[in-house]
Amino acid sequence: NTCPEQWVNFQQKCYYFGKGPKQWIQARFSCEDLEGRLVSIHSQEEQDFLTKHANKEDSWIGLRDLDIEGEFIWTDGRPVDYSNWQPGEPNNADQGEHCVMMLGSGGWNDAFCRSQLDAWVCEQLAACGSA
Ligand code: 2F8
Ligand code: CA
Repeated sequence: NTCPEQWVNFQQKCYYFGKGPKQWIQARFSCEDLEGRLVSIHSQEEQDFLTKHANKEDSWIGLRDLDIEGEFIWTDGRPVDYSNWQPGEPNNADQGEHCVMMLGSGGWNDAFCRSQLDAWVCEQLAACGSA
């Protein structure tokens, strides 16, 4: 599997660890500009890889419950078949938290979509073949 420069390969996907303050939607657009999408997480192995590489930064991931409160959906449409909520989360604090961040600890927290986070994680499928 091969990844573009500045992307990191793990299993079948490539990951980009974006830096610089962004709201959730801006992070989503940034991933799309890079021909990727906000990350979706499907196993403990993938979570452990991300926790390590996020380097203790709170990072936006591709999960939100915008349409129906409490019904979390990955923006890439894949099933919610794994979760890693921080204990006590999601708590929809002030009835206004609909976008999910991975905390520095790796645990997930629902947060205000308009919060500016300094980090965000994109993914794309790794190219098959040699190199
Ligand atoms: O204690 C968990 C709680 O911490 C903050 O609220 C005080 C977070 N709020 C923001 O990041 C805006 C909550 O999302 C979190 O649940
Ligand atoms: Ca919360």
